[in-house]
Amino acid sequence: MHDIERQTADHDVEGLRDLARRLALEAGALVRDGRPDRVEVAATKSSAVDPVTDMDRASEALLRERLATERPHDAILGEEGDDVPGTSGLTWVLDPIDGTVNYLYGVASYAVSVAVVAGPPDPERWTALAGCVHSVVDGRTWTAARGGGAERDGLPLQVNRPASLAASLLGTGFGYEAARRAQQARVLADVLPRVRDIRRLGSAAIDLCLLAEGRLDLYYERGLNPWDMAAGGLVASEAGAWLGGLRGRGASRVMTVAGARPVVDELARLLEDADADGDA
Ligand code: LIP
Repeated sequence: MHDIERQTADHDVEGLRDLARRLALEAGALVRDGRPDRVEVAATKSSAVDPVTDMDRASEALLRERLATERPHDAILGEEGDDVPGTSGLTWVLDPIDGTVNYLYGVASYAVSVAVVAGPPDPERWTALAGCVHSVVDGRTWTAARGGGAERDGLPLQVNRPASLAASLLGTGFGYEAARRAQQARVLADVLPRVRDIRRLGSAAIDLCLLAEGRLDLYYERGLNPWDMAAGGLVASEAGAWLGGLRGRGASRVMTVAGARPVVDELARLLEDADADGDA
């Protein structure tokens, strides 16, 4: 049996999906009900405009507390805390608020993202087993289990198959550092004339789920952290999207590209020609 098949067969992926959903919904209720009228920045990370709020930390603390009880032998990789080693071979990948800038400003596109993976906690080497993305403001909840399909609030999901790149609506996002943003703007100048339009919604997790349900045709972004893409990437894959990077690589911080073949391949070639994974 292939290693990925064995890893999937070794685990109750539907039970893991249910747990991911339950955790994301509980943390989402905390984020929703506890949002103050004016959110303050508690700290910054990669740049002065890469914020952390008290609620990012509170949401992740809740998720970690629940997992310590329910899955004590699993590892944890979270955006806001130290990595927790495990002995089970599984790692929970947590984004307590994906779309923190939107949360800070009160723009209604931010989510709690909870995924569990087998193998190394590296998007290019892990096997995603189950995940949930819960949109905090409107309650939309997307889940996926490896081999079990993707759904939103019980409805099965299938990606769009756009007729061409020129007819495609793309989701994307930009980094927090000025030099990276300048490079991403140069790439966007090559991409924008070749597609229907782009949407920059501010949460990779939600972007990938919108791709899964056909509200975006394609998605690409450079600089995603593992927790940004872990659950949304599985939702998109289980809905029929190809998920990967450029030049034969898997999805990673270097580049994440997703969508239905063959049009996603045309996007990947366009991004390669634009050196979207370089530092130019
Ligand atoms: C965000 C991503 C988004 C990206 C933002 C940011 P965060 O994650 O979901 O796609 O464009 O720059 O990285 O920081 O809100 O968890």
